Amino acid sequence: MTQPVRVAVTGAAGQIAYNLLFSIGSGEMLGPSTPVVLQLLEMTPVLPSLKGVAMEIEDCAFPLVRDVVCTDNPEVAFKDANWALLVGAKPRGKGQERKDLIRENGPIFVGQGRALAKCAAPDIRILVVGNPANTNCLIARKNAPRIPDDRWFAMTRLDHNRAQAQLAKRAGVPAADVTNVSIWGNHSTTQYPDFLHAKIRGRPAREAIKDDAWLRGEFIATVQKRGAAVIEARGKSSAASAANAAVAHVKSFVAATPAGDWTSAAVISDGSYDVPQGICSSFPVRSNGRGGWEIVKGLDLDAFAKEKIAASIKELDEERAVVADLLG
Ligand code: NAX
Repeated sequence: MTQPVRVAVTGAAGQIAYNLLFSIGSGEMLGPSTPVVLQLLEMTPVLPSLKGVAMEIEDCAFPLVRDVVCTDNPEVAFKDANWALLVGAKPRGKGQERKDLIRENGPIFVGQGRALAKCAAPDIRILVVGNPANTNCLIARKNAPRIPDDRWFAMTRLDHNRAQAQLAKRAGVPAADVTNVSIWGNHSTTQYPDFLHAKIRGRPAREAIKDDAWLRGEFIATVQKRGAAVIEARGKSSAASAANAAVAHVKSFVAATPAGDWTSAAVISDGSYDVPQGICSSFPVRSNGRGGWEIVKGLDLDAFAKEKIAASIKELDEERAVVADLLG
C-alpha cells in the first residue's frame, strides 16, 4: 500500500488554510492515489477553532485522509513531514510598517526552521506563504542548515497566476493559452512580472498584445498591487486564490514542468541573473518531476527588466539586513 504523504500546514485555522486543507484532503494537490496525513499547527488560543476545522475535514469522509493531527507544537506538526506549508503569520496591522511586520513574524520562522531541521522527513520540501514570505523563508532556511537549499520555496505562484490572468484578459484568450510568465524578486509591490518572455498561443505576448505602454505600465502595476486591490474590494486579503496557488505550486514541483514552459517560485539564489547567492528571490523555474528543479537559465533581460529586478533585490537585501540577527 502507498505510504501516506505527511503534509504539515501552519496557520491551519486561518482563512487561507480553510481553503487549502480541503484541496489537500480531496487529493487535488497530491493526486487521487496518494493518501495523506494532515499535521496542523496553530497558536494555543486558536486550537478550539482548529478543532472545528478538523471536524469538517472528518465530515468530508475523504478516502485519502488517513489522519488529522492538531497541535500547537511545531515539533509535533513537522514530525516526519514530507511537505510543510508555512501559512501561519500575523497579518500586517493598520498603518504598520513592513519592517515592523518583518520583525514581528521573523521569530516564528526561527523556531519553525529549527523544528523542521529536527523532526521533518529527509525528503521534506517547504513552501512559505506567510508574509513577508521571501524573508521568512530565508530565516527558516538559515535556522535549518541540515535541510538543503533546494527544498525551500516562498510562494510567488499567486503573483504568477495573476500575471497570467491579466495577460489572458487583455488578449481575449483563456488563461491556459498564456505560458512562460515569470515573477522575479520579492513577493511585494516591487516584484517584476515579466511580460518579455511570456507567450500567448505560442507567440510573444508583446506581439499578441501590441501595447508596450500597457505592458510596462498598467500590467505591471496591476499585478504588483493586486493583493491590496483584493483587500480594498473584499475587506479581507486573498484567501481562496492564495490556497489555489499553494496547491498549484506543490503540483508543479511534484510533476514535471510541461516542455517549453516554466513556473515561478522564490528560491534560494545560486547567483543566477546577478541575484546575490543566498537571497530568497523569485525566478522562472522548471521541475523534473523527480524532486529536482532548476532556475531557467539564459533568458535575455533588457535594461527595463534588469532595473526592475534590481529594485526588488535591493528591497530583499534591506529586509535581510532587518533580520540579520535571526539568520542562524
Ligand atoms: P489569517 O490571519 O486568516 O490566518 C493566519 C493564521 O496563522 C491564524 O489562524 C493564526 O492564529 C496563525 N498563526 C499565527 N502565528 C502562528 C504560529 N506561530 N504558528 C502557527 N500558526 C500561527 O491569515 P491568512 O489570510 O490565512 O494569511 C496567512 C498569511 O499568508 C499572511 O501572512 C498573509 O499575509 C499571507 N499571504 C501570502 C500570500 C502569498 O502570495 N505569498 C498571498 C495571500 C496572503 O496575503
